[in-house]
Amino acid sequence: MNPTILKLGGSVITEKDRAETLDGAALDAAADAVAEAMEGGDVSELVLVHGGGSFGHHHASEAGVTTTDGSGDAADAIAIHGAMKTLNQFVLSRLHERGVPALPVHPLSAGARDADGDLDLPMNQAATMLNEGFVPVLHGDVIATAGEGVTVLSGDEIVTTAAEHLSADRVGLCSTVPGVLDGNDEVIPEITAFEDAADALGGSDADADVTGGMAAKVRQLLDLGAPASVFGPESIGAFLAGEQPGTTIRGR
Ligand code: IP8
Repeated sequence: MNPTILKLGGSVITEKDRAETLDGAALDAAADAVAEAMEGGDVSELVLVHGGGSFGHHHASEAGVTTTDGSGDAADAIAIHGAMKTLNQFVLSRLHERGVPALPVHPLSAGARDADGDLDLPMNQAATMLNEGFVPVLHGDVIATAGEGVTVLSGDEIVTTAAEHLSADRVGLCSTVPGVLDGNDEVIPEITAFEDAADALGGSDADADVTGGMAAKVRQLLDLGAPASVFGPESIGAFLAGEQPGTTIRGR
């Protein structure tokens, strides 16, 4: 059995509009679902990734740092990375309180981007942790980038990299919406090509939306070797139990 990868969106576990504010109830509920799934044997190898929410994004926008526009100022890098480590510590403690053997992996200390923007994020720590029975918890971060200082590394990019390197069986993205929504706000059950959702996502395949939003997520997930599900917080347990809540994205 290969690992399952679950991303907890930053806007799920934090209050997005108030700087560095946790949504403790939402994080508790997510940690409960993870602990139950591990205890019940629904999932044996799990990699968790979380986004930035009001921790990373607040500091990144103050410093003007994006996934492509960097900063050469160490203070900017530390402000963003420090906030993400604080959020990561909250996630780890809530998991530890429930007996989940979670360990942090901080991307800033592990990888880099080259001048073409290509990411090199080794997964040997995560793979070894999994073999030893731990749950690696990675997070959106800043990352050293050739010619830019540091740039933002999003949790979504970590998910796709981890899914490839670790040959993940399944990928789940928990977001604040119950799936990819069509024009009537109904969940689209399955997407096998970008055209299936292009109208709802408001763009053609040629759109240059690479920094965020659902269109970028769908495009990246269509490229994965593993099926991916996009669902809301109420469906974390169902996803870990092997169900396909929300929208299933299966590109190949
Ligand atoms: O919330 C971004 O991760 P995301 C993390 O997954 C930072 O886009 C540092 C802003």
